[in-house]
Amino acid sequence: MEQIVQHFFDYQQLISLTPFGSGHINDTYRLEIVSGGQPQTWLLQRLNHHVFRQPEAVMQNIQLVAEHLEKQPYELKILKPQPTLDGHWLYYDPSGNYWRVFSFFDKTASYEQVETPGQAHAAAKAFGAFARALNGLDASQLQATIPNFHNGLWRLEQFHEAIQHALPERLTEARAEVDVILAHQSLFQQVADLHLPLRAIHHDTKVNNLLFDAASDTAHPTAVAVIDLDTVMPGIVLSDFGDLVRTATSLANEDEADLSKIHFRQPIYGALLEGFLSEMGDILTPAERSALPLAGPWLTLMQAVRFIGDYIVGDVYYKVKYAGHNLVRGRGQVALFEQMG
Ligand code: GN1
Ligand code: MG
Repeated sequence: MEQIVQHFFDYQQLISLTPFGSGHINDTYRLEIVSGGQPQTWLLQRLNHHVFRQPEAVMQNIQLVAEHLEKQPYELKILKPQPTLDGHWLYYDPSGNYWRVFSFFDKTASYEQVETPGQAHAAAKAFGAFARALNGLDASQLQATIPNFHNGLWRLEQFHEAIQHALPERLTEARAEVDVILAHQSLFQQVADLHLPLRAIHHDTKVNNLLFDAASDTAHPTAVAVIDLDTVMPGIVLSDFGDLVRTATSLANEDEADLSKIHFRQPIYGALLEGFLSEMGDILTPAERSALPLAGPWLTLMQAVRFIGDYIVGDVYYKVKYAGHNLVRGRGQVALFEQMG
């Protein structure tokens, strides 16, 4: 690891390097060094190149977004990569891994769950401000770094294929969830038929991809930054509003095994809608606006497809901590989807 850090910094001392955050895809570390006589904190990350097949394109998108945001009236901090000493956004190590460094936003906190309507409003307003600031960015300039990422019909096709090639005992275990998904599969066609406009979309607006000021009132926190820009690419607004609804309306963790703890909280939904529209209300087309109620169910069902699909083929995509982890995650999504009505 020292050898990796040396490609980014000329430093006198490495104070600490510790795993950080709860992402399912990349490996993230908090890095503390002494450089130029000053203690500094950074975020070091190994990009998952099995998921992001074109790491350079991911960095180009992030760069483009950062440059665009800088020219906008945008009050949040902008996530910026720190280049290697020889001027590259990525360091490709001898064992074939891609590494990058981002500035670390000190004195911030992130939440796995939303507890109050005030938090929900602040979170939705922050993602709404991000979407608003990107409104003028021509989405076709961004590369689709994961093709078909939120293409529901393609996800569904993959799911049908996963069922064909599933591990028999895992398919049996997940039968009830598979059946619920199949019973509601027309939702993907319904959303595709709307032909909503393509925008520069974040695509991973779960609440823990926001940083808040740690010193602000926790019931009405102040957002500091939108993070995890790896999946910024052309997409539809339902992706961003939907993932917010998926992750904020339920008080349970994404991998909560006790399904009785999963509730869709209507007041939180109301606060999300209000917060998002406070930034995006005058930008959305009438078709986008009237489609917003579909965002939560659509995105949650798609996440169920992804977790259950990964479970039945043997956990090839998401990082798991135990054998049934993706099944537990998928069951949670199905339970939440069913409550969304
Ligand atoms: C992944 O990287 P992370 O953990 O923030 C995933 C999202 C899923 C999410 C589910 C590139 O996000 O699409 O919604 O897990 N990212 C990718 O928690 O697949
Ligand atoms: Mg993340």
